[in-house]
Amino acid sequence: MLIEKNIIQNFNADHLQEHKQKVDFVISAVPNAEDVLQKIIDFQIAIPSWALGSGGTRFGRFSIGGEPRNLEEKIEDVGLLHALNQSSGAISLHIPWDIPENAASIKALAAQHGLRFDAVNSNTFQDQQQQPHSYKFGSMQHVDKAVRKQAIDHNIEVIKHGVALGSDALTVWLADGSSFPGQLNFRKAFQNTLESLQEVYEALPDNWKMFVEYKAYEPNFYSMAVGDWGQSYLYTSKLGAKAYTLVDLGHHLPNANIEQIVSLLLMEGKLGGFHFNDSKYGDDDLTVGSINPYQLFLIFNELVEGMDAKGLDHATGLGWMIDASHNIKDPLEDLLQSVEAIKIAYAQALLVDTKKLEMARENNDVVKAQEILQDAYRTDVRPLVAEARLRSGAVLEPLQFFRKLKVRENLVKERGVKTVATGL
Ligand SMILES: [Mn+2]
Repeated sequence: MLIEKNIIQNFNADHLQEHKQKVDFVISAVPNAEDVLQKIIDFQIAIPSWALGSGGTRFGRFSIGGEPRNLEEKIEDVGLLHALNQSSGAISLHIPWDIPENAASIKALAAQHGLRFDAVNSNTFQDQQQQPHSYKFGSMQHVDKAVRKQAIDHNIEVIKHGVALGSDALTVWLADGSSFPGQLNFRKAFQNTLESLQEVYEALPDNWKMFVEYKAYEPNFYSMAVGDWGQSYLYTSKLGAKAYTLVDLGHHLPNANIEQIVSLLLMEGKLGGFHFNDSKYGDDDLTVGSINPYQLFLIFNELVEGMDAKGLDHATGLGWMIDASHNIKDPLEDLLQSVEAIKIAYAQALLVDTKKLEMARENNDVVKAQEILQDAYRTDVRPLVAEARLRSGAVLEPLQFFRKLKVRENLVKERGVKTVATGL
């Protein structure tokens, strides 16, 4: 569904007066407001191709209707999000769910919507039809060399698809592991996984990065081949300079101090990518910022401080992506909420007075340090984020606009009620 620019302009005009009052107040209180605004404008978050349909659990899945039926329609949906917020300017493809049959035309379609291709994602956690070997007992860790080779070849094929689309990173998430004590020799499983990753690494183009994502448990429940950031760091250190650890917020054990993990990985130059979601219990894949927005802010505070310390560009230094599942919400509304939550946390982190914070730390002034952080966190930056949207030609209030235009109703009319997007 294409949104004409004048519809956005008219909508914004109706909301402009109210917005101006709010944003002028915030801007007057922020010393470096123009710099902050530009950074918010530049910050883009990739949308994965599997997040545009209804998600589900192993108990069931409830379709929303009007889901994209093919890759072209997925690109159109991300294009729609981007038109609304000018903050979702990239799409991350999952292979084999979204194999581009004609890379040139897919690339052109994405460009029409102002989108580029973010990291490509491989899949060795499911068996595909006509696949000779099963991944039931793992892929890159497998005791059988033939299975490992199949997984390696698949990843190299994913890189080729990415090259054709102009992507520059491969994300590897392995479901490999064991569900029962005694099932695996941990050292052999690690060595097999490392050797497999090395072969994929050898196939990476020079300007590419490889992201090794970790996860504490599920689908294996006793051990995982890449179970935590330490294990990912081991692999990426041994692989080389193009290999980085990827942090998915939902892939930790409860109460893990993710902000500290982020800080240390950045310090070592080994943080490469980020998957945003939120959770209360496990890998819940809920809307970003819906459960613990303060933790998200603390993570962004470390990201901003750590990237500045390394001289990394906030927008391009790391790979930013949403990795969530939308089981009961409209996926597009959920993604709008998630992008907004990310931008709010980012903007708040930009407001932290780092010099004063460092002074408080040097003086062991614990109270002051907390006050400085929470002063930024409790600032209502929503008008700043809206102003960034306004300046980049997006919609002041994307969710309101989405509902006013009856986008989902239109998509259902266009695509039908019983459409199912490929994915989990
Ligand atoms: Mn992920």
